[in-house]
Amino acid sequence: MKTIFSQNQLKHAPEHEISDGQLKPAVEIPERAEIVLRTVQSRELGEVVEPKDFGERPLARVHSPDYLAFMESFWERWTATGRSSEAFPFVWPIRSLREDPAPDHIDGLLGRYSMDAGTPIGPHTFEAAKAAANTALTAAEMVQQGERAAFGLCRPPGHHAGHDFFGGYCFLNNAAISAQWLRDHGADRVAILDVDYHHGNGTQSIFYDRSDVLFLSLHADPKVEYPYFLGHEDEAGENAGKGYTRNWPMPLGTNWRAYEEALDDACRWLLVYKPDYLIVSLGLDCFEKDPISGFKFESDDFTKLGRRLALLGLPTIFLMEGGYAVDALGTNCVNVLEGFER
Ligand code: SP5
Ligand code: ZN
Repeated sequence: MKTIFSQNQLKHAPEHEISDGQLKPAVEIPERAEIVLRTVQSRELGEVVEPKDFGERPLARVHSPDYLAFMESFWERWTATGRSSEAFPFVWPIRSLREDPAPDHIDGLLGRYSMDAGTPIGPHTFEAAKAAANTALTAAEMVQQGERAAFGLCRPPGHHAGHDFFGGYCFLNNAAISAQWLRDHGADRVAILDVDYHHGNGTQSIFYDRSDVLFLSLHADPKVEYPYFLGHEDEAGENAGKGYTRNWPMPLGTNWRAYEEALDDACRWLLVYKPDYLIVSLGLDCFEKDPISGFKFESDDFTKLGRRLALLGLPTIFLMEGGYAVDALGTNCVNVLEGFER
């Protein structure tokens, strides 16, 4: 299958993140994409092509105008205050505080439009995020035009980003943007299967009240893992979306054997739903050696994952999400894609 990638996606290069209450070296780094790209090439998965530019329209179908304007103007406003290091939010409008009226100050806006302090914004962050969204859209368009599958080598990732917030290393929700684009270009039903180790809170919230995009997520139990505040088993959609969101939270230490049962369950929902397209939010962070995660996948298990997904027989768009064991990331990612094609 073809891979879509742009060098512009490397321009987001965070130095630090605040996670687990501490300032740490960033883990969502450009090297992640570089090693996946090298492995795609060395294992001859298929041609690597540049994304097309789809402009702002498909982004605005998912994200709010004020959020996009905030992201677009952020760096200029941030540096106008005399700061030039990457930016972290530090105060949020939680219970008893007001979201509206929106603050004028950029530090207030940072809190209003973010969910965590783990996702710094740098000078080229939004350019990279837009390139990743175009990568996802190009993959979706390829499959819409008849390819059996395509791989969007997205970075930064997308599944934690919501309608009007960034977080979890994500700024634009690549999977949601592609799903909406497919809906706007002839598809009746699109399914998103999220196999990232972390719950895809952004994607879930974007489609929670809709039946035209099915959202299924397999992930570490949010009671003990990031994002902590969404992804419980009882979240199943609301209003017209009731029954069109499903969650499989699993305990820390989950291995392929236990995971496969949940995956089979999710696959049954996919077959009932009969989507025109399947989008896989492809996190590789279930790996046993992932530095921030707690599942126990071995590299071979990713091949099994790909093979299982191929059995669905659906036109499939793979979009990379997380995965932080950089040395093994290329192998694990291409294992899924090769497993799918075998
Ligand atoms: C796309 C994606 O995978 N985003 C993940 C963002 C997670 N950021 C917070 C990480 C907190 C890690 N805590 C691990 C504690 C066990 N040592
Ligand atoms: Zn993740």
